[in-house]
Amino acid sequence: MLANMALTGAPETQTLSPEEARLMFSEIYRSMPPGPDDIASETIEIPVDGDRIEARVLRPAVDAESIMVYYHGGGWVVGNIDDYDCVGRHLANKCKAVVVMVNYRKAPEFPFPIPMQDSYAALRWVDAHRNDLGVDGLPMVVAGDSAGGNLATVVAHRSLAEGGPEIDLQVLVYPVIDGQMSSESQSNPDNQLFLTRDVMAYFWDHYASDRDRLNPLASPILKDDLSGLPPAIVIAAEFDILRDEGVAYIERLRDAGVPVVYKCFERQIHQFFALPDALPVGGDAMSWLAQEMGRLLTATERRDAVVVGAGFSGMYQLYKLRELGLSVQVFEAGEDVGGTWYWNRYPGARVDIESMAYSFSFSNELQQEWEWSEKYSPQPELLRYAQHVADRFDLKRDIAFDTRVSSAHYDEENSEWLVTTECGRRIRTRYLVMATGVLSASKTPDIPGRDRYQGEAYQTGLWPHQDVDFSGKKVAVIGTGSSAVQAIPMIAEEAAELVVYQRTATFTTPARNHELDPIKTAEIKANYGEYRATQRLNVLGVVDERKMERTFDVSAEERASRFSEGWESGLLPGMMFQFSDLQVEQAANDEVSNYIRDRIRSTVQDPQTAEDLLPNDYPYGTKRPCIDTNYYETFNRDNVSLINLRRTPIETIIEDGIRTSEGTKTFDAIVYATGFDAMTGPLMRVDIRGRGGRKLQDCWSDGPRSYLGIAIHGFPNLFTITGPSSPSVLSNMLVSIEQHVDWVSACIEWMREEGKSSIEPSDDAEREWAEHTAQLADLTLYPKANSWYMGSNVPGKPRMFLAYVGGVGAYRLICDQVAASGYHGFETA
Ligand code: N01
Repeated sequence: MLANMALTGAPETQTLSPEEARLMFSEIYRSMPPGPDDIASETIEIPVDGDRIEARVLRPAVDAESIMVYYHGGGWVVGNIDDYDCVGRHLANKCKAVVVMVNYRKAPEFPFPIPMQDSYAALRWVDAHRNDLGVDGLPMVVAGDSAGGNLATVVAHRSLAEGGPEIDLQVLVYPVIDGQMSSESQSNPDNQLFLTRDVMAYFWDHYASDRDRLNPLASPILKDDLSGLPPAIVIAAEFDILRDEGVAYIERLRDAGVPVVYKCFERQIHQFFALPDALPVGGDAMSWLAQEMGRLLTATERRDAVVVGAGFSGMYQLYKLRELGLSVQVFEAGEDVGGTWYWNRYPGARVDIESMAYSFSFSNELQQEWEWSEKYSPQPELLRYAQHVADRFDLKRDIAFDTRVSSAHYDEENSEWLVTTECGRRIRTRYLVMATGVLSASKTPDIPGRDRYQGEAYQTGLWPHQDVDFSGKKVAVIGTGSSAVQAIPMIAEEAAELVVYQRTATFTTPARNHELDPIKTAEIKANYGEYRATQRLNVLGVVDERKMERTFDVSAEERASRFSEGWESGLLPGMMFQFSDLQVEQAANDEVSNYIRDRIRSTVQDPQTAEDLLPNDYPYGTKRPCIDTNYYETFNRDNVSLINLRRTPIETIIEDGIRTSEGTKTFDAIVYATGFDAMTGPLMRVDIRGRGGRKLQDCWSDGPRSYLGIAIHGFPNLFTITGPSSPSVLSNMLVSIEQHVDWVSACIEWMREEGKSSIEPSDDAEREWAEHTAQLADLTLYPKANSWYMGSNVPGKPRMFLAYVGGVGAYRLICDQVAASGYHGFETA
């Protein structure tokens, strides 16, 4: 085709006047076949801004499945609805859409913002005349190619900013996105085919002044916030100067949580899509578009409740809501159930609350039939347990796996949430339960040079599903929190050499894990009812009790004997439960901290390593304590060494290793055990918008606020399982999960019985709860540590204590009282 054009001696567009350019463009289209003839065509007039523009309505022969408002290409200068009539016919035919082709006014006579304003006015008019056009209830698509793609994009921006019309999908075909024309594909000589850089500059010069080009409504790439835009299908051509600005825009859309389906058609030139009769791949692209539209526009689904996450909380929430007779859809980013135990597959991963206690209690049959093999189950067994629960209660049929929720927007008029997934599913629901977990947003390690590293790299919280073999390798572990404490002894056994990079030393005590004695487990099972009742009212959700004496109420000998008992107990709260004041009195805490430090000194043979392993800048328990198997002993191995980053900080990661202030070490593998954006991260990475379109990210920019850690003012019918300001991470998670799910389910049941359509906490109730939780935290030593409990492990995260320290039992009573009082502190409608 290009050769033909060259033979006809067509002049270069940039040398022509706009009138001449328009004639030449029309000439190209006049030489094309007219497109499918079974399309009903009607030209209408649309009033805009005291004037009128034309539009062509093209109806397919079959029942239409969508309405597509289409903006033709032509650099805002050339092209019209007659030129594009055949394009509209093909689209109507292939996409089964009523196509409304808009004849927006052209530059330079009508420069920016007029074509954009015409385009938006036409969209509004079409939406307001759905009935007359016979397209009531059909999903709305805005579409366009090249400069028309630019108009479709900015029309979507305006619809979002101005509250409508609601657009279900944007189709952007090699859109013009950036008036700065600075992307790589703009200057590559391979791309100067149908559309050259000079022609594009000619179009921009006619459309927008240098200043106007910096307006995001001319250059949409310059818009700060793209969140909340409708899903997009983007089509590109390989040899097109506009290719890279389209790709850059896609990245921005995806970063903002907008679902994007993208295809770059290989060996194609600009305009190929709008010349389907000359370039058959244009027809293929339309067929592909039709298929993707069909997938993305399947009518918005509807469920009574949507649950995000299929870990233990999401699974149990599904079970409970089904029991109430609700239709439920669960979305899960992983390919299976299990949450934490699906993602954290690093060597040595296991629970550190006894399995007999860290398990569901809601079904007696389940708790009687399941056999735990060890005191602290390893990750594979926990995952098998989650899978067993899913199968036993037939949960998977309502769980969409491999599906990440990108946004949830509250529709005040209907008291409903519109939930959108990254792959374009849209569901309307009355109740939205975020069962996203508290330690599920793995923190991207903030270490310079990380991307340069060429060897194997792993993150504990995103461990591969295939076996990782460290045998014979030189391995680095960065971080010494709970994950590292479990992984280090295992990796040390396999690797040729292991170097541990420690920024903050950890307190850990022996787990004394062992196989479970069937006689003992049978005894527990015989009294499981009582065992569970104790857990529910216990401060941590376990069956062991904290002793009531204070540290200095007893003699030094008695103290030593109690701490030794705690050390030998093999329980996570074994040390903390020895006295009632260890968490609140510095002097008392010094005693237990010193006891553990002495144990470290006596276990680790090399004095300098022992000294480096001593935690000495925070009280015991104020960072999450660990329990371990051979952690300190591992540093006595010949193949293990410790680097204290407080003395020799990491300068950078390099291609084959890690450089500290003392020198470089090379590694075959680096393991990042660097933790999570805890508690708030999993919620904040979804674009959640409540009443008035308020974003959760904005509401929580100074730290999370919620009532009881379950519900948030301004976000009706949204529930957070083990959310910030509830006991959550300070407890046996299974107990806290069951308590929250039971409470939320009872609340929903009550709403349905009472005929309520919405519930949300009052601002006052939320403020009072925030004050109460902060006051309790301030009574403890927790604020003295830079911990993830305080949000201090994530740069820029506001510093505040993220959980409720009042204890599981007391907290349960408060929640029950709130419910019994007819949901005191909540507003309902
Ligand atoms: O993460 P962490 P985790 N350069 O945040 C270090 C639960 N869990 O995955 O303290 C160098 O505790 C960081 O150093 P610092 C449990 O609740 C439970 O281990 O920030 N180092 C720290 O040493 C736990 O608390 C189980 O100075 C960097 C480590 O990385 C929570 O999950 C098992 C660094 C992160 O430790 C999180 O544990 C595992 C940097 N740039 C986890 N950035 C069980 O049930 C971070 N670090 C047994």
